[in-house]
Amino acid sequence: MLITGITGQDGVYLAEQLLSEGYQVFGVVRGQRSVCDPNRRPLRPEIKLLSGDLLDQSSLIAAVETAQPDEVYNLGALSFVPVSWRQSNTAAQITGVGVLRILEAVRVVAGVTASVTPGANCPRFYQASSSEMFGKVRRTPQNEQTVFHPRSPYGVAKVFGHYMVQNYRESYGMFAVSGILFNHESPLRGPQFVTRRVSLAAAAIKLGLHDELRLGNLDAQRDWGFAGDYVRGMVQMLAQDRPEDFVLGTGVTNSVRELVDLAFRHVGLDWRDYVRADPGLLRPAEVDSLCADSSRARQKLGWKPEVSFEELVAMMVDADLRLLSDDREMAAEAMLATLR
Ligand code: F7E
Repeated sequence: MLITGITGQDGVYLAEQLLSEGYQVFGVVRGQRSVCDPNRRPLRPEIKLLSGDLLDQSSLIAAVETAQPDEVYNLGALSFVPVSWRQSNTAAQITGVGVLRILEAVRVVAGVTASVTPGANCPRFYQASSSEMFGKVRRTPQNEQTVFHPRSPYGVAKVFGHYMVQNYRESYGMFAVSGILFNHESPLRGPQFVTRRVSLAAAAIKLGLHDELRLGNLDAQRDWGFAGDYVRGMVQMLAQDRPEDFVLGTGVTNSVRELVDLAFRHVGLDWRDYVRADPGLLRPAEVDSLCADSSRARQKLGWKPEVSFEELVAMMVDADLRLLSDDREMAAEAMLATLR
């Protein structure tokens, strides 16, 4: 199995699942492996790291040639949405055209052309599509048929990747699918994303290490689930008889305000005493509300999320309480710096 984005939250969970099922796992890493979250579990030593970059076609061909995978999971992206306005070209190149490059690498190494159909040696391909593609939603809840209206360069790039996967499926007959995943979180989430920012702040304030939390749009609503549940769905999508895209989400929507309330109540605090609105954290165009209709995944994959929103928030706050209590010197300092 070959995974791009192996150092990210989903890459770590997916690699653990595939290793536990007995598969050999290769991970594509850019240059020297960099992990910015000191709370992140170290990558398991069984994982073979190959250098490669979604910006560089030849490096991806070399990685696929070396790994000779049965399955390729493209999880690599510039995934923090606000950065995609400041670095829109880079976002388009990595998150959008990067999908085309890794698809091309798979196609070329497997010797597939318009007239040569994929043989048994052609890997199955998973693309990490995103609920950000729905953006300014046309209907609620959103399913595989809902029209896309992305609101950020990140969302636009994901739409490009999504349609490329569909096109390679239709043009070359490749087993290539997209999982349209709604927000999924865990104690391994990067500290810039709102769930982790809130869990870190609640824990830090409780422990007397910090005194306020600056946030952007408290009214934004998301369908938040647990990342470990979602990587299970990725593997199930590639185990189907025929390639098909699937929406994964909980079908439950909460606001950022509800998230904050829950996290602070978990440590016995009232969020109103600590949260400050920061207009600098508002986005040029916002995705107001998302809610998944995962009935296709529930019916065809038998997939359903096991962890509720309340359990997820408690899990993340408890993990940050442990992190900030146990390891004040290194990891905790790096995490606290993201709140300042
Ligand atoms: O924001 C609001 C913010 O950055 C969620 C990525 O994994 O999921 C993620 O994208 C909401 C937004 O995630 C703050 O305006 C308020 O409405 O945690 P987030 P995201 O943008 O939804 C999708 C599915 C992906 O594919 C992406 O890669 O929370 N919000 N105040 C804030 N957000 C942040 N980050 N920080 C705040 O202070």
